[in-house]
Amino acid sequence: GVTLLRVAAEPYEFSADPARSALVIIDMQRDFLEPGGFGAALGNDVTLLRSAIAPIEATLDAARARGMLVIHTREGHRPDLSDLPPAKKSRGRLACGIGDAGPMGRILVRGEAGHGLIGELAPIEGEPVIDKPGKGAFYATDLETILRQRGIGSLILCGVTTEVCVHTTLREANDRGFECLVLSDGTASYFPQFHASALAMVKAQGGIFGWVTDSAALIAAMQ
Ligand code: TIU
Repeated sequence: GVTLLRVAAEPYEFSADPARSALVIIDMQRDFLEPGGFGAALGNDVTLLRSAIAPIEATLDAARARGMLVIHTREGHRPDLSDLPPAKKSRGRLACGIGDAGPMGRILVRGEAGHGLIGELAPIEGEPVIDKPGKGAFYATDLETILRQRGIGSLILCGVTTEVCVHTTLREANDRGFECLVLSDGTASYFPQFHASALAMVKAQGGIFGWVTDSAALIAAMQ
């Protein structure tokens, strides 16, 4: 029989088959977490996202030790910007926006330094990296195909930002039939009140989008 992963969570215990679960780390890129990238260009204090790094690192170590599938995502665009909708390019009326040159290279463009994942959370051999042009990780990507091929039914979601790319991905995943567990300390937002509300939205109404726990509870359950 299968030994289920049973995690203390809200609104109630989350259980999943670890062999059919994946840790999905969303957009932990320099462009969102370091000065001079997209997050800063939007006017945000990027230091607010750094609290998610250590909890994700600890969770990543536990997932790798257990042989759980780990998937990384990156938001960004082709160098010719052919996958960048004008509506996204023009949003914010930014002087220096997507595709423009910044201190970490062209903002949110694949292959540029700013587009890369932060060093602490670098992928290792065998971990799929999903490049996505939108906020959700399912839109215009092969994420769903990869998950279905591996028989994955449950997702452990972390990364940034809670109410934007994590929530969009959570909602896309929920409608596709995946059970989703969100890490409260492994996610972060430029707006602490949005972070809190976004987590509250997941677990309200009996867990309308899924479950919320923290990295310590998850790691304890994975031992
Ligand atoms: N990855 C992600 O959340 N993209 C964003 O643009 N987030 C903001 O909060 N702006």
